Amino acid sequence: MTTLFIADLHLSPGRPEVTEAFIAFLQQRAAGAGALYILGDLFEAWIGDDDPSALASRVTAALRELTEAGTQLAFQHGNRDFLVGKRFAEATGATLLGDEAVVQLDGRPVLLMHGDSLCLDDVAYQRFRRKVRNPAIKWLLAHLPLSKRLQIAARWRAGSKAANRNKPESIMDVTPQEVVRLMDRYRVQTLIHGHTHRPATHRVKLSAGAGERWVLGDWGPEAWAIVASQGKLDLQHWPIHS
Ligand SMILES: [Mn+2]
Repeated sequence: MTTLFIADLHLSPGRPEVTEAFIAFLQQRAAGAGALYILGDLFEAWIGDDDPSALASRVTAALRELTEAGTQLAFQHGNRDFLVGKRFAEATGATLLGDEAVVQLDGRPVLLMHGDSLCLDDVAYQRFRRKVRNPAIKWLLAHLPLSKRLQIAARWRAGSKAANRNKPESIMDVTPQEVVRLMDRYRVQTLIHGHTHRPATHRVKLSAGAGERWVLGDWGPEAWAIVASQGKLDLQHWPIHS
């Protein structure tokens, strides 16, 4: 059985071709797969499961179709869609994963992460992350009126764009020591993550030997997925037609 991993689609009404490519992915490549793991930032913004947008309901329905046909679906939060909650999970048939999830893949443990928590050199972002991921703040956010949450989400996106423009390239990538620390801690030889938009496979030197870090790519102008089958991983990409 095939297992698929994707991340960083950043679906938004402004890029309908990416949404179309995702729906086509679900109906063609993912159809018949054993499991699909979405490792965060499926959405460019998610202000709560009560979002009445056409995009939210279209994507929810397409995911529901996949799970009803028998494919397991698991969702991990990204920094953009960390407010995805139980209602979305129930509506799509997805399981919500923790920020550091170990799953068995053809008999070996694999650590799954979105990847933002690995970028420790970005001190300003980590401070922001601690603030908004605090359960009390998340609870407060979830109980604000929709219009207020839309405003806050727009302000965060603008702020993050402005801040990232002035950051050196290196601090936007993962901190290598943090990768080793977590892979050692969970005793895994494989880590799959997204977030950095730097699709690649890296060798990692671990206490117990050699490991591999697989990085997913963000969608548009190309789509990216890791396809796991019979113990082998394959990082694939294909064009998105606008
Ligand atoms: Mn991200």
